[in-house]
Amino acid sequence: MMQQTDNDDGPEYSKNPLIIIASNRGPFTFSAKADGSFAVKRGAGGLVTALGALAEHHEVLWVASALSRGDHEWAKQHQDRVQAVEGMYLRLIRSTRTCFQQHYNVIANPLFWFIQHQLWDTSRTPSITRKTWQAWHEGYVVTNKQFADAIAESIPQTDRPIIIFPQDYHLYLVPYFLRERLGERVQIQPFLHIPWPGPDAWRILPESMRVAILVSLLASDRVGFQTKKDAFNFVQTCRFYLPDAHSHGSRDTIYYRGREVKARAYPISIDVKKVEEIAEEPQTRLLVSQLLNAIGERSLILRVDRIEPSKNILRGLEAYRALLETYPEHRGKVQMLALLVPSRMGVDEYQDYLRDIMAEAGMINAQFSDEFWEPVRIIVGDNYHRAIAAMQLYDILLVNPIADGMNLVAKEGALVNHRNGVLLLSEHAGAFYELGEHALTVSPFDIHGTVEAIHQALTMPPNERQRRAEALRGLVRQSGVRRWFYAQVEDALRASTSQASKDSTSETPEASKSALSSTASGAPSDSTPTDSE
Ligand code: ADQ
Repeated sequence: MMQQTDNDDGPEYSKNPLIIIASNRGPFTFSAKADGSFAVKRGAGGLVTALGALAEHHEVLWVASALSRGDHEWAKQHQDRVQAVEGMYLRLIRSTRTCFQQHYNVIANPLFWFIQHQLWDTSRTPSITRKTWQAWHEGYVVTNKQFADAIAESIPQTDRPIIIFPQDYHLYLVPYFLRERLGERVQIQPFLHIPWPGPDAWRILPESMRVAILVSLLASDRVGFQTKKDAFNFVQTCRFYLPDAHSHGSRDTIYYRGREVKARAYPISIDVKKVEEIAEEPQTRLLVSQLLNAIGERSLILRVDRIEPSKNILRGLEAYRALLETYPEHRGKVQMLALLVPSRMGVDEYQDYLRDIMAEAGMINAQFSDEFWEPVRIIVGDNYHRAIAAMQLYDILLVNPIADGMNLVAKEGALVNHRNGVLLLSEHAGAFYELGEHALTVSPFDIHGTVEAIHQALTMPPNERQRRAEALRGLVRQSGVRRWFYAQVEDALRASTSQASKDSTSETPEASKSALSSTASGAPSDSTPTDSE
């Protein structure tokens, strides 16, 4: 086993692999310039950082959806072919506006996201209608097939190992279509960024959709999850719904129609070096001093989230209100600051959620504020520097999601905080398994418990705060997003060495043909879908 730190260049492989990433959102955004060329903006996400580092030494192809108008124009200008961009190769997939909407705004978000975060109010929602089924066939299946076709067409003739990493719930059917086209000569290893709940949560999906997803994921060699719990839930879900799937007592392996599929945990992390650099930038320092002025001597209770029901922002506010009622001694001495990024505003539930948050915050301010103190401040907007600035200053970081694959805010906060701040962490965030021991942990549904935990944090002796904060910082520093990705590449390479000698006649899994068959051509068009998320 090779040892790396997160800033290494990555492991050296005996045979240089071709690494292919497939994700809805790509690493770059393009905008057309007046002279016909394109401005390229690199995305800030962790995966882009990890891949960027890997691409310095290895061949990396990224296949993603064209999201913006500029992306569409760029893909069209290059006749939808693979292009070299900033040290890696890129292929953008153009789909029609309707197809994209059906894929993204009807099936992936909200249906799958809501199932996997267990957000449905099942006496009322969801209703899976003819429109949903249409979106499944004409949006979700078509898009997934487009991805698999684009990947298959982009693969050169080579005897090098080829590893394909489809990312997340937008691309559940890609492994099936890839295996159908490419057989056993590639390693397929999806990574799921969001939680995988146990079998009960999946009963909401009609059988043929559910089976199509499971059968497709079982066409992979390995499926990566954030935590061992998610991996175990996946094994259980396959056993429960697929009569031919067996685990023979294993918690991390499924045997299905001649294939052995591993379910493995690869907990994602942050780019430690980059986050530390951003924390030191002049722009961030300026924001720190502005925030300090606003907070004064008060204790800062901070949250930093997308506006997203699974993040449980409303119950966080409810707990804050209950704290001010139950422990009046904190009135005027604490400040709640919520930095919220608008997200998926095309989905009704998200618009309603933002409205409810603003109403609740308004009620708290109306009830408790005085001429010197506004108990809650909500800042809506996407400003990463401000988020990192605020994280340096919290006394309490409130991370109380109903369900969360990992939650990177918990890790960023623990890394950059200067005040020995206390992390209040939901037991349903993936981060709980790594950081829970040194955080105050809460059930996201337990308002009373959250109030008591906030009070405990506000009255915690300084040496205990310091001990906890140092332990958290140490844990985050040990991990990192590059290491997260290299671990997946190493596992795939190890397996591909033994796969070379495997029987190449291994059967393609029999999926539920009816649920996977598409009823639309999925041919690219020039229409541009709206930018989402
Ligand atoms: P998300 O649900 O988006 O990611 P999270 O892991 O918290 O959740 O990452 C959000 C990122 O956006 C963080 O880097 C955070 O700092 C930033 N951010 C959030 N609010 C912000 C604000 N108001 N202003 C600026 N920046 C803000 C999904 C899964 C997670 C999983 C990640 C990675 O839902 O569980 O951890 O993918 O796998």
